[in-house]
Amino acid sequence: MLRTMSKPDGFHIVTPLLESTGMSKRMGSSVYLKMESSQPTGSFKIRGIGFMCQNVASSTKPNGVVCSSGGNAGMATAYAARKLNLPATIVLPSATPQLVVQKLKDQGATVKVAGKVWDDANDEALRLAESEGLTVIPPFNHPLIWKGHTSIVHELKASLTTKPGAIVLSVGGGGLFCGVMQGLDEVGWGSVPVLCMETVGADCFNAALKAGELVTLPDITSEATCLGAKTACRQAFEYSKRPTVISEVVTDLQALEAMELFLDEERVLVELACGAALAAVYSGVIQRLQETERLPKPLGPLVIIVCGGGSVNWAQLQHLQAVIRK
Ligand code: PLV
Repeated sequence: MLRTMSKPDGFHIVTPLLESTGMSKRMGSSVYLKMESSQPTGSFKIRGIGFMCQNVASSTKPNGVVCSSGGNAGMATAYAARKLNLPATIVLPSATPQLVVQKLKDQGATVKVAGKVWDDANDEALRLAESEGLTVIPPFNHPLIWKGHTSIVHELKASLTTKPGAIVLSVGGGGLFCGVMQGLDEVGWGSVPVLCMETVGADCFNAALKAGELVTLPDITSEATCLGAKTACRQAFEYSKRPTVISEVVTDLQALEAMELFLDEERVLVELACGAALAAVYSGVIQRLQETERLPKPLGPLVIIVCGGGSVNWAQLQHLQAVIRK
């Protein structure tokens, strides 16, 4: 058996918090990277999904679990289900890179492809749950998922000697964001600004903030398919009303350039979805927020949640470079 830094009661590991020399230099203040890319299956998702799978394991119907996913929630579900000896069915939209299908099969999951975007796959997952008696593991919209994600903030609290100046993260459906907000409240860091990053064409959270109500996007036009929920979850919208929450959008090209810079400087390959968060520094989003006094200057330690993502390899990076720079 492999001994990891995992919590005795969970499937996730305690991830490294690394100071980034390149980003700190750009910012003129300390930038720390919470390396969720080191998690088993490659993203933070195992925290919330693992926690939920454990919770439902005792009561789960013998037919197993079903998860609709842009990729990473599915990989976390397949991993946790294998550890818990539960059959897992993962429903992906057709926009998901093919490499994910193989990774899921390697975890022993049954894979179905349904529809073009995550919302379509989710409809199919709910249908399968009904017809085949499966327990639904939602990728972002559930209190157990948020609770599982709070562990990121508890780890930050244990590592940092001062409260962060701000936290940067990517938003898809808003599960990571909800977990971080809940965690910040739990550790007494409720006053910390949280910068939520999305890409143009997968920006349902930003659209909701602008409209003052939840918005359903007509389509997902970003290549960051893992951010591609058409509607953010209601809890994310509720948290967005707090004055500490900032929402910003970058282009796919900015997210891609961030991915490439991160690979060069930090030697880690992440998904475009994660590139959106990295672009907050690399594309000068934070610096602009400081100029407009939306964020203080100088800023206390900036924490970027490197959400990671397992749906990327060298060929997928080349594919993204070709379609985004066409
Ligand atoms: N991806 C979800 C939802 O997709 C999934 O099924 O895997 N960064 C990465 C690498 C992600 O995979 C995701 C979510 C996010 C960020 C955003 O997290 P969320 O959905 O909790 O805001 C449609």
